[in-house]
Amino acid sequence: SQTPATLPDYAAWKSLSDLIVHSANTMETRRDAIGSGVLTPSDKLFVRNNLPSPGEAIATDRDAWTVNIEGVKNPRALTIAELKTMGVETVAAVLQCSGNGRAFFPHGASGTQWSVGAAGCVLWTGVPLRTVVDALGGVADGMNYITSTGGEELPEGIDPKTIRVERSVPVAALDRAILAWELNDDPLPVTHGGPLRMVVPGYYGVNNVKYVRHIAFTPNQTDTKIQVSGYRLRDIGVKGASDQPSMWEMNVKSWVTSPLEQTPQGRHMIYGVAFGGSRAVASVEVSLDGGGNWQQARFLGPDLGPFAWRPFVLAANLAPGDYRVVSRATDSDGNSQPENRTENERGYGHNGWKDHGVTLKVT
Ligand code: MSS
Repeated sequence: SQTPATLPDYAAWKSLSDLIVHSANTMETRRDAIGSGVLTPSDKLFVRNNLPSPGEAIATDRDAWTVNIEGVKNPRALTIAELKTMGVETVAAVLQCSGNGRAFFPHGASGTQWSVGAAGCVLWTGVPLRTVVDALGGVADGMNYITSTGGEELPEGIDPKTIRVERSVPVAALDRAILAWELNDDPLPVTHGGPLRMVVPGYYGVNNVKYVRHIAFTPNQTDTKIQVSGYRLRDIGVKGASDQPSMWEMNVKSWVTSPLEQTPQGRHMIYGVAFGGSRAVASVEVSLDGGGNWQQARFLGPDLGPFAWRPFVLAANLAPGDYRVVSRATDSDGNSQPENRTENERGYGHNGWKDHGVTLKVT
């Protein structure tokens, strides 16, 4: 696949040299651009759109943007201006596409061939969904899911159910969901879902619905294609269906970010990032010989909470030779990354440590 030399208009503000542009709707952060900081700068953050981006015009009057809240005791529409008076929190969270790591599946899983860069760790600021729901009398009886609808205008003549970005997550996510209007302390760019986004920390990217227009507490999951058959984990060759696991909570994962490919002999700092997914990351080990021997790495920088990633570092004296550098993280429940990927049709949820390593030539 050819890398377009330019960014699409709606993402022209991003840093082209830090991104691999797969298409006008998909861009990932280069492995060597992730760096050792605790947060991903917005201009380096990956982009993935299932539908074309609506463009900045939808955000000319941010405070007037309305979201309908249904499936609560007192349903109503609220503007961002009103939401801003109800409460405010900031959460650091990893945003990661379900298909991050798809490029490592040897069967050629269809979809964007993401390597490691369809992920970043960012700050979201907004009102906890719980606060909003409490102000509207609480969740109505018998509701099991939170269903969020994206604000894209849909083309005429196509059944909306087949293209609309509308996702349901279990109602238990109410304890962590926030309605965000800021990204990394700036007004949330439309590129990343502004003026308002449903953020579900610890859940895969697709559940973080951009330009959110409707939020409904519902008894059942939505019947949109993106929910019913899309983003479902199944064996190779099997079609997506509602009885298969949905891409909801993320799993524990890590990868090295530096040095890559080639480096002179001597003392080096080996860097990477690690996160627990839906729970905190507890530790990370690094191996220089493809998993034969492991050493404990050290976390770098402040701990921004259970949904954030943590940069890690291991000091190593490297003699000339070939190395296979891999990392393996463990979450606070004791789950460690498996050695191998779980083969699946669409290449989702890859957290196997082996494929995510790098081959390093020390000269
Ligand atoms: N939302 C909306 N509205 N639309 C679209 O398209 N996509 C998804 C999410 N959300 C969408 C939404 C996906 S799928 C993802 S990843 C994410 O988003 C991304 O983000 P950014 O900001 O980065 O672009 Mo996969 O799981």
